[in-house]
Amino acid sequence: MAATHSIIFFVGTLIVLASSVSATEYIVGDESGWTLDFDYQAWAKDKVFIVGDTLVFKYANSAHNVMKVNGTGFQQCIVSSSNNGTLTSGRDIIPLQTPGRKWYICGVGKHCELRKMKLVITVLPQTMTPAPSPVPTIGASAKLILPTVYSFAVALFGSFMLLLV
Ligand SMILES: *[C@@H]1O[C@H](CO)[C@@H](O)[C@H](O)[C@H]1NC(C)=O
Ligand SMILES: *[C@@H]1O[C@H](CO)[C@@H](O)[C@H](O)[C@H]1NC(C)=O
Ligand SMILES: [Cu+2]
Repeated sequence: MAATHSIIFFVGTLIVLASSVSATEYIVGDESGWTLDFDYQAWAKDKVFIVGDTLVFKYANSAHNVMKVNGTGFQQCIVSSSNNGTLTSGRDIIPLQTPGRKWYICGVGKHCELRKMKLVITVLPQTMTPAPSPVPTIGASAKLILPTVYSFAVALFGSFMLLLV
């Protein structure tokens, strides 16, 4: 019984820790991935991207790639000749580190112009997300530290319980 309790507690601790980080990983195109003739604008429309989230582009890397471009490059499907901003792993993980508009296109053939392989998103700053549990009249820094301290305490307690198994 004690073991069961510890395991439940440990899992609970992991969940608390994970939610305190609260970054979302978006698989671009969901099950379809990064592919031809998928409406990525419709896919992105109902999603909120926040600094700290990640985009994952999944595709057959023999068929596609991912290029980070600017607004002009996006509209005109300009494939930059330098290889610098090009991702080719087939499972590219892009951390969204700064707020603002981000543009991605496929640089293979005419996939951008003719086959809709282009994605534009707007990344919001982290401060715009509502606090999970508002703490009244505590300084801003305390608000940031409090959830961390809390998860830490829970994590410690969880580990302690595990030792008792
Ligand atoms: C957009 O990127 C292209 C190269 O990919 C560059 O030539 C152009 O100056 C850039 N435009 C802006 C507005 O930064
Ligand atoms: C590509 O990246 C390297 C280092 O990251 C940089 O030195 C180089 O100037 C870049 N080339 C272009 C064309 O942007
Ligand atoms: Cu492509």
